[in-house]
Amino acid sequence: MLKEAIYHRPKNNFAYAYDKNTLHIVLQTKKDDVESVSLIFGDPYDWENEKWQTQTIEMTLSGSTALHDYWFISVKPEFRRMRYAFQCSDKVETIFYTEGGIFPTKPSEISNYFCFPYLNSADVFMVPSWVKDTVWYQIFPERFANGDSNLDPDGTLEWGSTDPSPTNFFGGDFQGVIDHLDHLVELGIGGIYFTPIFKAYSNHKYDTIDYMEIDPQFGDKETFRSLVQECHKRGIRVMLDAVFNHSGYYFPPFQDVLKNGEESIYKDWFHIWDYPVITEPRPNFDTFAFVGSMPKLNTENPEVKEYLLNVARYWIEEFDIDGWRLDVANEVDHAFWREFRHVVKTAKKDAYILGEIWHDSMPWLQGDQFDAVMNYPFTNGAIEYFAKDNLSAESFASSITNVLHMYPKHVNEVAFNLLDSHDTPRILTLANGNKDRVKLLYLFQLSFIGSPCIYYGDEIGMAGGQDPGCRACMEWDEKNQDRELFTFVKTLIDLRKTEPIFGNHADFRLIEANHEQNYIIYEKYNSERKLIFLLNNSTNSVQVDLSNSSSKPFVEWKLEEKEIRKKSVDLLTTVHVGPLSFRIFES
Ligand code: ARE
Repeated sequence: MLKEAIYHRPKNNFAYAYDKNTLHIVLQTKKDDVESVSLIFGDPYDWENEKWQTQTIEMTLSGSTALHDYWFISVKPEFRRMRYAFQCSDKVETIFYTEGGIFPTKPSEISNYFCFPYLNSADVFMVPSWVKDTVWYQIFPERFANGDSNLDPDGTLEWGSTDPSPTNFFGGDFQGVIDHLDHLVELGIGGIYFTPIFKAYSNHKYDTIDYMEIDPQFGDKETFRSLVQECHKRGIRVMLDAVFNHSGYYFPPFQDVLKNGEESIYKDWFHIWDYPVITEPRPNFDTFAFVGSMPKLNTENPEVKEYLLNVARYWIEEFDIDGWRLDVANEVDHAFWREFRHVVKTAKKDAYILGEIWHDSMPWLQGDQFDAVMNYPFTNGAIEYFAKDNLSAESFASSITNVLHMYPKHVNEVAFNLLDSHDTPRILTLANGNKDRVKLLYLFQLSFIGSPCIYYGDEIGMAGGQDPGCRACMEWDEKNQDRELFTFVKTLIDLRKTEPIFGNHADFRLIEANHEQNYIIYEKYNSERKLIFLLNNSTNSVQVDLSNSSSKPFVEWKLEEKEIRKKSVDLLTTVHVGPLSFRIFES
């Protein structure tokens, strides 16, 4: 047994409160090394007979990456506190892994054991439950629809008349969104994520001028109010983009610093290195990246804090928005986000707080800052495998297992699972125009644990490269839309909503990742039902052996135009799956 590879640490993704009575415990070991793991646990204050009483329960193997196995157990300690250790066995030996080290026999000294001190209700990380059942749709407002040409900025181009550039405008606005809500209702989405809508200089609006004003090219506050109301009437939640890491160059406090230098009353709103303030050849102040038009805000300054927290509160209280997506979230200090959470949750208890972080985000996901992050590790695995065919089935399985073990279960259930965004090429382009690959991506995304998001236009087959290519005008002429793809996505969203095991109310388990034939099999299951997914990512047909998958009869789910047809199948042994295709069975 490779003892150095055995790892556990309490109070993070390896030991956390799932609800006010339940603890989840995870142990990591070397892949294919340990044969069984049991949790030994008991109450630390059970002093009867001067003996600490312990129970032993076997843990289950919850997944494997290329390097590690993960073992999982859910326990409800009677008095909501626990001391615990792990008993690990292979063919040769049994060892006891504790906070105090590894022992050949079960240690009697309680101080050696791992400690989960107390499951306080106040510490239980409560995520907004509606997010579990929401499929998101991301809108880049400048490019979704132009519904009021009176608002067009100077130089606005005819809708879709040319490719998007970093600086051109096509006049997308809120009226355009209101006019096209039917499209979103038909697709079945439950939430819109809008990239920034506040007054700004650029077409993307990440360079804010005024956080308390709607950009005039999109409409005014009344149009925005009716947009939110119209969405809510249709059961669609609204999430806005909070760009609090930096302001724009034309943000009045920054303009004041440019004008008055060291004398400016706003000089401590930013991180200015020296005076006079310059932007070329490189800015002499902290910025987003090295972008001189995006000065970093000093979120430690109480005035800045008050200003931004007021912004967060205002759009919830006055306009009833349902969530905030936080731009460049990992470059803003944790203390600010803790206050932000308090303000937001006080204004709306079940608002969704979504951080934009592309990397491992555990420090922000402890219950005191964000509810979830944009799940780019999920994106990367799915794109590299299904779209680009750059990963082996095994490596993909490894990346997905990793994603599922990176965070607590309640975080995974509301993780923002995107396939692409305004910051990446579109999926059809990433898949080199291959629609079958796009369908596999959608099937995987929409049957996975989390809160999936569709980037506007992908559902009707729009293509586009890296920013600005991915920000083209939405195609509204049905003749140019891929309606077959639209129906496919709509059917999957429907399934997610109507079949709990297809959606977010089941567990996910990878069954096989076949290296030679390049297919994967996974299951979604709950205590009563099980769905088996076969996804063939190769350009050849494959034969898959399902004889060990179930002892119950199989029913095939056929996705047909606008419905699923369920068809009983005789006892299954070998199943044929066509190139870049899939089959789904219930058992
Ligand atoms: C513009 C041009 C770009 C050009 C850039 C530099 O469009 O082609 O490269 O300028 O001059 C907004 C606009 C962008 C604009 C940018 C700067 O939408 O169009 O780019 O402002 O003016 C990292 C951050 C992450 C950030 C991405 C872009 O961690 O927070 O970079 N994403 C947000 C938004 C963006 C927005 C901004 C931040 C700024 O979603 O839309 O850009 O407000 C790796 C790294 C990640 C990195 C990621 C992408 O995986 O690990 O950390 O994200 O790649 O680069």
